Amino acid sequence: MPFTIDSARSIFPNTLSADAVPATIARFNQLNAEDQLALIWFAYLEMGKTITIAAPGAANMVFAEATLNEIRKMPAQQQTQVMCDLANHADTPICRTYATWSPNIKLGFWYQLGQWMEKGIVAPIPEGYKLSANAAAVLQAIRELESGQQITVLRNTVVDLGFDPSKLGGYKTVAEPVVAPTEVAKRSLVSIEGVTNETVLNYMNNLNANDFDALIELFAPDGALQPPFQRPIVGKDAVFRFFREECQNLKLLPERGIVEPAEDGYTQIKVTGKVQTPWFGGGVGMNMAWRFLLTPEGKIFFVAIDLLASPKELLNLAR
Ligand code: ECH
Ligand code: GLY
Ligand code: GLY
Ligand code: GLY
Repeated sequence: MPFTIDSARSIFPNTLSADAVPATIARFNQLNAEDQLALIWFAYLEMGKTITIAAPGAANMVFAEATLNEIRKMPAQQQTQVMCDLANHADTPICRTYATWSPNIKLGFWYQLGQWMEKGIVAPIPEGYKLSANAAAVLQAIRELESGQQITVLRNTVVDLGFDPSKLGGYKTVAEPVVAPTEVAKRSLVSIEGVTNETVLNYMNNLNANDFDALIELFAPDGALQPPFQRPIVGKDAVFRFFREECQNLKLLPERGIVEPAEDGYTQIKVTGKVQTPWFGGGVGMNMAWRFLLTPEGKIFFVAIDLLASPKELLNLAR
């Protein structure tokens, strides 16, 4: 065995990922619940001036509907309490339900609460709420990030709210249904300067087409995928579940790459380019890298997806 998942993680070690994102989230997590909620509220209002969030799909909202209606009917003070409970990771029925939801359902839930807060249907952040000095500093740090990093901070803080899923015991994730793959004739195909490798091109094209059945066949049985700022997801079954639950309607716009032989007949390939999420469409292009390690048979043994530190990193294909 030339490579392990662990050793594969350090291919192309010169890749600079956006460390400011986990650093900002760590500072955010130190704040008290009231400050956390108010900070997200202010960040969300400010970002809304320049970028527009797409309304969640109806299919997405069905799963959060019962909880949303329950909150809607509560007196204001109790609504505020529920939101604080979520920020405190408290052990309550709503926090437990929240923990079972896929990221998109969590985001859709908050999208709806935000709309209701603006309309006064759900208790707003008190007018004139004054952030603590630490919270104000974290908000300033978020302002200084590029938009792809801002939305990643927002997404990852929202995903981490609620009861800790690892304490739930066995549970099934609640995720939106999987859409049908794009018809073959209607697919747009990527081209990548410097890369003609079929596995990599098929990876991009199948993910863009939501064709997860074809996509997963590109992986080795013990293959792994490492999403930005996460541990690798290992094994075909787990990676397949991740694709179906968290990766619909993404737009991958790879630009350039480099292909190099690695030990024992493996091949390492780095690609850089942009990624768009359905939540912001073309309004936010995230600067990304994919670091692939392919087996001698051309299967994906490992792929890491990194959010890059700056646009300059798009040109960094050095080993
Ligand atoms: C309000 C105040 C009270 C508290 C809260 C509020 C609401 C907040 C709301 C926030 C909404 C945030 C949203 C963020 C969405 C971010 C999406 C991102 C997506 C990134 C995806 C990437 C995909 C990369 C991948 C690639 C692969 O090749 C493999 C798969 C995968 C204001 C009420 C909380 C409403 C909507 C950052 C990078 C390329 C790894 C997935
Ligand atoms: N509006 C984006 C989504 O539902 O995924
Ligand atoms: N932001 C990484 C993901 O979508 O999982
Ligand atoms: N994780 C997929 C998305 O947020 O669009």
